[in-house]
Order: sequence, then structure tokens, then C-alpha cells
Amino acid sequence: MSRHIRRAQLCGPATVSVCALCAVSLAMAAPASAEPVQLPGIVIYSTTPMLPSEGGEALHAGAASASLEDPDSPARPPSTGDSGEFLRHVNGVDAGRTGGHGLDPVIRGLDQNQLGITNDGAFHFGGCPNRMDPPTSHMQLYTYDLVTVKRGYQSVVDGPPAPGGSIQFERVNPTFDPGDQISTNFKGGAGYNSNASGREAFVDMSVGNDWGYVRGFGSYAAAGNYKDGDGNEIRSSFDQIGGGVILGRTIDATSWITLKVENNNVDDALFPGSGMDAPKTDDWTYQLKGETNLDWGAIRGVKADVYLTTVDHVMDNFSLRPNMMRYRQARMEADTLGGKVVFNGRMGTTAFDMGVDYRDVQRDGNRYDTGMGGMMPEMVQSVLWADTSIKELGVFGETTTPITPTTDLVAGLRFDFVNASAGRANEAAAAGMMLGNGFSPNDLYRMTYGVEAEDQTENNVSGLLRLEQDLGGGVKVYGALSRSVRTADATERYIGSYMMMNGMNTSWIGNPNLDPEKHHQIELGGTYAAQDFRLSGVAYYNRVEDFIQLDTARGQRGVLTNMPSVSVYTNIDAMLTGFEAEAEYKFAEFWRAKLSGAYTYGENLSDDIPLAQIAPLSGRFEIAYDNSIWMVGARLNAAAKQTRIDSDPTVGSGRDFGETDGYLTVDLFGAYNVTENFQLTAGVTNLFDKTYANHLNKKDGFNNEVRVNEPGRSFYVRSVTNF
Ligand SMILES: [Cu+2]
Repeated sequence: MSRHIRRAQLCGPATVSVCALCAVSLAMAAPASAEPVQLPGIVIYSTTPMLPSEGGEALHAGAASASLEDPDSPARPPSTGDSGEFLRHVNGVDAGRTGGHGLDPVIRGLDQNQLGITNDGAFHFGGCPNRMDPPTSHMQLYTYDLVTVKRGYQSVVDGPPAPGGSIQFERVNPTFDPGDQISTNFKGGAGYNSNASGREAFVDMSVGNDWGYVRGFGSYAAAGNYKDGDGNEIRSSFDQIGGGVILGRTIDATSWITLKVENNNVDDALFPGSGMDAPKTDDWTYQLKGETNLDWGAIRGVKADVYLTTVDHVMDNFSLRPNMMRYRQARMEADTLGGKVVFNGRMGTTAFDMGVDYRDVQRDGNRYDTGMGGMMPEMVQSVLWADTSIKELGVFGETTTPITPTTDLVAGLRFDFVNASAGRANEAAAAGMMLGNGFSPNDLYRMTYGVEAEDQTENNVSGLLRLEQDLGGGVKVYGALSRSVRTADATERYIGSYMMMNGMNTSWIGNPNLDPEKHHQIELGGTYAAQDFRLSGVAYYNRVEDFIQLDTARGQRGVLTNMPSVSVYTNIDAMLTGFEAEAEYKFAEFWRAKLSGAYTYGENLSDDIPLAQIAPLSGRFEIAYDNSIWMVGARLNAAAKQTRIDSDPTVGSGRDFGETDGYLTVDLFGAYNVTENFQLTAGVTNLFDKTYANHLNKKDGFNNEVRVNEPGRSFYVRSVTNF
């Protein structure tokens, strides 16, 4: 049998609607009539949060706000391989767009390093200070088995604290029939969407037996420029190709070791929301990972991994766009070296995980200018990342204790030792007319904040407490308190972008003096599950001390410069509150309807203005007929107008383009199981060709906020084969 059987084991009864190819197991786990009929080989899209006790081993402690998604859901349109676009289908997750690739996820108003995004457990940091390649853009979406989204801070085991949540892309070890007989699991597919002439294809194959296996995967996606609802062409084309190999040695179900090499390339990506485009973004990941049983008293097992990811990113303002100005190019590198050892065990009725993790994110890169007379940019115009290193060593423990037969208490604590440095902070850029004044990053920090980059250390304490109660009758509730401390990243601390545009200083300067963010969150939620009806909801409140704010220089807290065209980072106090809710109803045989929505309210308490870049109230309604042979459905996507904005750079950060209108778009989707192993899907997104934009946007590098319209109507077809 295929690895999907293992996936069935991972999923508890509450997760049945998201298990692929496990109809048999499901029938045993729950009354079949209570569940949506499975399309063989395909997982039905679901965003139902699960309580940890229901999640099985992959989703133990920390899954209170989790949802499992399958990249191959037939209800979901093709996303041309960009995982950020895929994640927008998860309730409570939004993503900002600067082009056709590299949509940057946001959960509960938090983004970038406030989210922990992992590839088979390995952290992956992008090579672009301007987030052209957020971690999700490096993930080859269709080659994963599971994507787990945890909204909010749910586990201390997940790595250096990510207060906004975790997004974990995972490949599960394939399983084979007992014995020496070699067998094969295969999954492959291809798709096309009309608007951007987007093509995508993937293969994922494992060959082996119960002794060991080789898994190979690859994916390809390419798109031209799409048109918005008004028919305006949006510069958004890209090419993406990648692949990898995993060698696995299986001793038994809980003892195995794998070695992985993975490569992904995004070429010629256009970004209308940026001052540059990206001709090249290449990444490599190397990972050694394993798990085994132990018999050391209370300790019953250990899981460990070590990894290195490397990213090379090149962006410029001339090779992919017409340019009458000076040619500039940034050549950037980001290397992440990390690892983790987690022991699990049991003391009495208390299950625990404890261990240590390490992460060193090293970044380096300059922006080059043509200099005088030359054409190719060869003069260092700015030291953007000055050989920066942010090392985090964490020690953690998390326990789950059944206090009563219906009450679980989860408690976690972690210490993070942080060391941050910038090795080239004294390296001066070239001086010259139009070029710059030969400033080093330290010159820029001194002028802006009156400080220089010195090696800095932090000792941060994070923790959480969660009480989960089964009230019976299908009702479960939970309440959680957490503190999560996030250290500033390389861009926030050290970005050294000196820029004069038409006599205006639009520099963007990191602050080596930033304190880490302290998030204090309270969360209350519950689920109700009946035969044909499921409901879940969670409300949260997050008070953030020293929230790291990308701001304008107005001579405020610790900023010497008073020039709102300059971008700086400051610590502010902030508050975020909101909710996520989902309901699903099977109102007749083969029919289901789902309603989901999320809302975030953010306030900058230091300046008494709204926090920038907070998504408005948004939601979806989906209705589908699904008889296991074929499925048709429709989806409404809606967002309210966002009026709480921070768009005036003389008063606040100015990072919102302005108020953003609400919208309502309609998608239609269908799927047909031609055979048990072959499925065709087709549909249309944005049926009425509505012109609209997401509220989330970015600066273009010259301090202009740019709002990029979403695609207009697009027809799509996909096929998936699985055996
Ligand atoms: Cu870039």
C-alpha cells in the first residue's frame, strides 16, 4: 500500500475529512455517513481546527489551532506552485502580493519572521530583504504530503518562537508492504490556467520495500503576466523548477533515518510591487533526519535532524524591465544552518517532549551600481546585509497531562540564547556622484539611531499553558495563555540601504539596538462536532511589548533622523485581537456547505493609530455536491473594506497604500474521478472578472506603497494521478 495508509494513521477521527486514500480506515474510525465522501486519492479541503488529543503523533501538543490541508484538494484552484497563494485558502491566513510569485503569508496580523515556516522541519529563510522570496516561495507545494497550519503560538517545540503561528510543510515517510518485494508509489499531475497561461506539473515517486526506499520528486511551474479584472496586464510572470531526492532506511515504524537533497529555482520573476525584478533565486536544502525508540527510564524515543539551506538571490532594475535610470543590481545570499534533538517520553500520565534546537541564519549581500560610465553594476552602492549572523540556541520542554479523563493540561517552557552580529558593518560603499557618500552600515546606523552594530546577546524566555476540556456531546473547549519572544531578524537589525531618489532620501536602515518582541497572548476556542454539522471558533488577544515596527523616521523613540521618506525600525507597543471561525454542514446526501471567516484588529499603542497591514474581515462560503465519482461546487470569497489604516508617513509608518475596498468574487470548481487513480479537475476563478486588490502590500524600494491588483477571471484544468 502507499504512504497514504500512514497518513491515515496520523489522522485521528476528527481529521477524517482530510485523509487521502484512507476511506477504509475512515469507515472504521467514524460512521461513513458523517463524513464527506472521499474522492479516491484526493483529500477534501478542510480547515477544521483539531484539539491535540485528536491529532495523532504528528499533531500532538500544539495543534489546538491547527488545520491540515492537502495541496491536491480538487476544490482548490491551481496556484501555479506558489505556496503563499495556496495558503490563502486556509481560514485565518492571508498573504500579501507583489507579483505572480512569492505571496507572503500573514496570520493574526503577524508576518515574516513572526511566522515559523519549515520544510520537513528545516527553517528556510529567503535571500531577498524585500521579501521577493518568502520561505513559502521556496516550497515545492505539490511534493509535500501535509501542510499543517498552526494559528498563534501553540508549541514551544516548533523552534525559535514564532508568535503568529507555524506553517509546516511535511513529507511523510512512505510505507510499503512487509517483505523484500520492491514496490512503487507514484503521484503526478499537471495543470493549466488561462489568465496567466500558467502551466504546472509535478511528479513524486518512491521505490522501495520495508527495508528502505528512494523517493524522488520534481515540480515545474511557469506563468506569463496575468490580467486584472479590467484587462490590465500585471507584470507577474515567472518560471520555477525544482526537485529532490530522499534516501530512507526504515528499521521499523518509529525507527528510521533519511537523507535529503532538494533544489528549487525561481527565474525571471517580475514584481510590479517592487523597484526591481528577480532574474534568479536558487536554493538548496540538505537534511539528515531520524527517529528511534529508546528505553531510558521515562524517555521512550528521540527524533533529530540537522540541515543546511542556502539561497542565492539576484534582483535588478534593468534585465527584466525597461530602465532609463542607473542600472542597479543586488546579489544576496542567505544560509540557514540548524538542527534539533527532541526526546519524548512519559512520567506517570504526563507525556513530554524535551530537547534542544539551534538555528544560525547568515545573510550577506550588496547592491551594486553602474558607477560612472560603466554599464554593468559593479560598484558597491550599499552593503544591504553586512555578513550578518543571528544564532539562536533553544532549550525546551513541553508536557501534556490528563488532569481528569476529560481535561488535558499542556504546559511548555523554553529558553532562547541569541547572538547577533554583522561582520561587515564597517565596510564602506563606493563614493561618487549619484552613487552615494561611501557610507558603511555603521555610518548609517550612527546617523539614524546614534548607535553602531555590536555583537549582541539576548536571553529570552517563552512559554505556554493550555487547558483543554471535553464537555461531551461533541463539544470541546480550550483556553490558552502564552508568552513568546521573537528576536529581530537580519533586515530589521541591519539592512543598510542608502538611496537618494530625485534629491529625496529614501534610505531603509536597520536598527542594531532593537529589543526582541514580547507577545503575550490569551486564546479561547472550541469545537462542536455532530453527525452532519461541525463548528469551530477561536478568539484571541495579543498584547505586544516592543513590537518591531517598520516605520518612517520622524525623530521618534530612539530615532535621530526626522525625514519621513527614510524607513527605520523601532520598538512600539501594540495590541492585536480577533477571531477565526468555521462551520461545515452536510445538509443532504452528497451535499456540504462551509462558511469560514477571520478578523484581526490591530492597534499601534505607542502612536494611537491602527497597526499597518492588517487584513480586513474576510471569509468564504463554499457549497459542493460530491458523490465520490464527481464533484461540483461554488465558492464565494469576500473581504470587507479596510478603513483602519496607517497610510500617512508623517504620522505613522505609512505602510498602507490607503483604504482598500471590500470585494466579493465567485469561483466554480469541479472534479471527476475518471478511474480510481486518475482525476480531472476544472473550474473558473473570479468568474465575474472583478477588479480588486488585497489590502496587504509592500514598499517598492523607493518608499512607495504599491497595491497590485489580483488576477481577473481565469479558467483552469488539472489532472492528478496517484497509484
Ligand atoms: Cu529581491
